[in-house]
Amino acid sequence: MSRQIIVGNWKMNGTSRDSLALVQALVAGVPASAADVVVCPPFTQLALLTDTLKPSTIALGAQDCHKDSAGAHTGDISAPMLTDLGVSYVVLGHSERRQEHGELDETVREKTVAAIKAGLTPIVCIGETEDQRESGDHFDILGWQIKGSLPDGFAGILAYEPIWAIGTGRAATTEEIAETMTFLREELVRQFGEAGKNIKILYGGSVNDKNAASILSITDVAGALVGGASLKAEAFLSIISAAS
Ligand code: G2H
Repeated sequence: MSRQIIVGNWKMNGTSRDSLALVQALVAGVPASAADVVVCPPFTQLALLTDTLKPSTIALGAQDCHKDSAGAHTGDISAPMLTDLGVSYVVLGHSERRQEHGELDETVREKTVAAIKAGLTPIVCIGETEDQRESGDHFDILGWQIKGSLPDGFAGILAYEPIWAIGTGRAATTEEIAETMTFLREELVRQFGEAGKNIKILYGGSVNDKNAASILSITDVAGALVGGASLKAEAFLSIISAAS
């Protein structure tokens, strides 16, 4: 089995000084035998952190990219701009982008194509709302999100993040995650055939140093996408040590 992946999504947090201190603590604290580790700081701090990360095995990720490689798109960042900085992963379709920036499955799919073309590994997020889970529509929603957000021949990572678990301190239960993982794997195989068996699936939503070990031991969970708890070195290092 390949190593699990622990991804820190810093969202819109941290000054240069905070970010450097956090990364220095992670570089010093991540054991050589640890899981694969990725940190996704805000765009403004990517260049600042590359030198500090260089001697380590920690990879750099971004939180979004544009679907085009260049052009008149004020305020946007393209996938080749990210590879140019030494970035190797990009989070796409996070529910906060879907909600706050009106990103549709189609937008996410176009960005995913651009990321792969530029040599980035996309981490594509999907997840249902609380209402959708309560009404029992969640598997339909997740199936549609996979169909709409992942391009043909998808070569990347899928992240299952139930929206009701994001930043709420209320992670999905191990039973809910296990059941959803089984559904997602079946759906990936249905949509991508044999290749769907190899797509890694992360869980995200209120992962912390207390629940990481049980979440990461669920069958088919290939790692975690961590928000709030990735901003504190001690908590993030403890999540990393819970991975295999
Ligand atoms: C879910 C997660 C990181 P948090 O968005 O992507 O954030 O761990 O704070 O719920």
